[in-house]
Amino acid sequence: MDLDSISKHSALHAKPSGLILQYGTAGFRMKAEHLDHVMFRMGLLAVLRSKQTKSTIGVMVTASHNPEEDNGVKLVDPLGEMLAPSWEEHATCLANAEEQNMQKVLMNICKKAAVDLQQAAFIVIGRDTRSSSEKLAQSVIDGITVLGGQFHDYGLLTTPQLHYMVYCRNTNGQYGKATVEGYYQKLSKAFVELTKQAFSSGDEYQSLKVDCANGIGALQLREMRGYFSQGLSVQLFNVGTKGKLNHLCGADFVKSHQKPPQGMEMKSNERCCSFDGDADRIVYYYRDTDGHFHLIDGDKIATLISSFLKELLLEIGENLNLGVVQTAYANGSSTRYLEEVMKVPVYCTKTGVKHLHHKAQEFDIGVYFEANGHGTVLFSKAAEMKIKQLAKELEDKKRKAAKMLANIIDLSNQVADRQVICTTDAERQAVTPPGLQEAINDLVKKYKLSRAFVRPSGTEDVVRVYAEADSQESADSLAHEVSCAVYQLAGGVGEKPQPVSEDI
Ligand code: 16G
Ligand code: MG
Repeated sequence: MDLDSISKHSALHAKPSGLILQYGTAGFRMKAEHLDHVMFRMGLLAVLRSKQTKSTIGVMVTASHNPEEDNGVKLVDPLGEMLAPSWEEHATCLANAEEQNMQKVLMNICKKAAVDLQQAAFIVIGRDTRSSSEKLAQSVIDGITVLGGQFHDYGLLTTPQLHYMVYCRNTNGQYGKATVEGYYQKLSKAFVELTKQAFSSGDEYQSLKVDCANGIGALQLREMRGYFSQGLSVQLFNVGTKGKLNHLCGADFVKSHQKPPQGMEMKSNERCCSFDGDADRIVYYYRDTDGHFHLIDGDKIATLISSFLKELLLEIGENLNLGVVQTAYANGSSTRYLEEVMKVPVYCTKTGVKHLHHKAQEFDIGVYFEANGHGTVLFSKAAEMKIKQLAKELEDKKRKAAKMLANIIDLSNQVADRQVICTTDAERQAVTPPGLQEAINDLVKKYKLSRAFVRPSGTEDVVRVYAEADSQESADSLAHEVSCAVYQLAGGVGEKPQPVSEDI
């Protein structure tokens, strides 16, 4: 490691002194203008992680659903999963090191993580469409090259595509080809086959309107739709030519405002959906014939997918264990429905894909979704082998069901990604400040079928308030009362919080 050269280059990406950041729920995120040093340093860190794991590592430059002015970076581990927690700590130390301590911190990481500096390193990079992303990706590359790492810059990619590239490269192409075309081919083939199996001839031709949040999803889906045109016709909206990224559109907007995005016309019973800025979230919606808006968020998606999977499992007669993982944001009725009606075990984890993903890996088939639309289905290796075997052995209807399950496996791209308030019990109970949880409990008692909790955001400098009750009015009022309790008990600093609530 040429420490002098590292210091020289690091000075070109100098850290604003005093700036302290934390590797949060999904990497580092903040105003783009403060991130140059973080990008350079994450280039360095990706090289060390690659040397240590002797594998390709991914770096994604994106701030997902945040406003256009923000940016962020996250590292992707060898099997396409989120960075290991011990390396999140290294990332935080490196991002916060003052210039003069950089060498020491780097050496420390090498020592603690037993990095073999002689080992080769390979990094793949992707970025979203933010105007700051290209330059920030270049800073990542500067960090990689100064440590002698090799890299491939994919340019514009969605986050799920970057995860896919990393996984393909570390499994010698067995999972698929590590190209954008390989991604389109793999997913569309499984999709087209699945739709052929699911519908009998004469079924209505399927069409879908997609709100691309003015982000990367538009570019990729425009290319990809040619690959599955037999199964689905797709119309794109908010493609980035007029509107601003994530502004009045996208999955986060639709979910939190419970209304359609701007820029998309909706007729009754048309199928519509929205991505977020890096296209790793999706929510569906439609208007009924009376004009009412219906949202199919992550909770409902998880319920629909699990019922579909359960039916298929019943058909093939295999007793594979199926579990659903949610977060505290899951609407209570969806949890009750899954547990009581569908008899599927449900688990609750902390917010953030990495937590849900980890838990879902404990099942033969783990369905995980955050209410906001992040999620997928994971099949254990053993379940996958069993299903693919049955798809060859079984006959007639059973065989068809096994084949459908096999296509779902290929379709789910299942790669293995304030501080005053502290929480416990999957973030459903506040431990500090003292008295806050008791205050919330008292408020909740005032409403029927109600639930509320607060947690510090992992991506923005705000406290999030969640409330549900038996009517919209009660939920709004509970959310407001809880926000006031937070405001009083958490010090009353900053703006008074504006709650977003939901009825059930
Ligand atoms: C990040 C997480 C998402 C989580 C959200 C919560 C990933 C890939 N993304 O976007 O899962 O729901 O943060 O944001 O893990 P908050 O902490 O600001 O509420
Ligand atoms: Mg996202």
